[in-house]
Amino acid sequence: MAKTIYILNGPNLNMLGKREPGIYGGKTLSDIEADCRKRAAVLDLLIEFRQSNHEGALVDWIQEAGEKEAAGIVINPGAYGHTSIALHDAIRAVDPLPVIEVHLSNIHAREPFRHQSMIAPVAVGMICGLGPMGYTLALEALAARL
Ligand code: CA2
Repeated sequence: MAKTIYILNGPNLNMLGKREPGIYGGKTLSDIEADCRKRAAVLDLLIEFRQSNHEGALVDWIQEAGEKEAAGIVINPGAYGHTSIALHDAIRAVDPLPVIEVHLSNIHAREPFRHQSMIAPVAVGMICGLGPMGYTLALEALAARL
């Protein structure tokens, strides 16, 4: 039976494609979802693709992925990735569910406050700077672990 991967997106990612295309590219979050659905079909995966501007909603969805025995989580936590102990703790709490952190931009080539990740220490890996392709690469990586 096909396994489910949760793809979670944090604050402001609903604005993609509408502003700041120089940093984040021209694709909307719906375009990225369509790319993920296409790749998931090839990999025989089901996906739950969600976005919220609210930290607690992201925590709830991480817990839901654990309860529903999802096969993994791809998360672009947005700015919460740099600050959120709550997301860090939520990911720890669903261990050994594999989590891959994705950022569209290269957070290490940007402002110093973006260099730290609260997610990376509890993730199996992190992809940043590769734009929307980071999401589909993360799906490939999770599929390879199944
Ligand atoms: O590079 C990424 O994917 C980020 O997670 C994007 C976040 C940023 O806070 C992280 O440091 C890196 C920002 C989300 C997108 O914000 C937008 C704001 C205005 C217009 C379009 C997108």
